[in-house]
Amino acid sequence: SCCTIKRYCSSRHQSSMKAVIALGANIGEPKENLDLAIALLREATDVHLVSSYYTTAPVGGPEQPDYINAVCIIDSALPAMDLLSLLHGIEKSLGRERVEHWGPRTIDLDILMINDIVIDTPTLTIPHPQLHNRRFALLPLHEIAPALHHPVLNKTIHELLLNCLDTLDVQKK
Ligand code: A4P
Ligand code: MG
Repeated sequence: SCCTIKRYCSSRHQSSMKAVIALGANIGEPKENLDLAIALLREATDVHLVSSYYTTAPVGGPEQPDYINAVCIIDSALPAMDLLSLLHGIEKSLGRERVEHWGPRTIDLDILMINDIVIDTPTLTIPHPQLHNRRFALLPLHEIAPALHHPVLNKTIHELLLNCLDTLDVQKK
């Protein structure tokens, strides 16, 4: 159908925007945190595809536990800033529920892409500026959308993964 052909490439069809969301957690019960975040996303958007969960070595920061990372593709008519607010709301509600036991950082939700949209503001950069440098994001995204086109680097996810210099461990769970 025309929808299948246009599903990743049309930013003209505003009613049906495909957004790629990255999920990451490394405090408390990371897998349950991802499950909960996806359940909350399903309440507000149409979650199309969810990758496997991956156990990943931490990139940067202090010494910290391994992460569980995944990506999902959602269908949403929300403007980018509203989608970011939705993600912040989900982060907050997960953090609030568990804050006494697990500390403040139980889930990180980032927008990796929204169709072919390019945004560069102090509060929101799309595509995510680190996507091409992070195997923990590229490998799960490659699992569900290898042909997805990066509108700034003008390469597919498959090509970005082949060119990625990050060698840190990323294992499908
Ligand atoms: N922001 C700008 N662009 C975006 C976007 N595309 N999506 C702004 C989401 N947010 C975006 O993010 C800080 C601010 O970034 C937001 O308020 C928003 O206005 P945050 O989530 O509050 O803070 P953060 O997560 O600590 O910062 P940041 O920059 O998202 O950290 P990173 O770069 O995501 O690093 N290693 C592994 N293996 N797996 C991981 O998931 N994650 C991090 C966090 C480090 N190492 C990791 C992982
Ligand atoms: Mg973040």
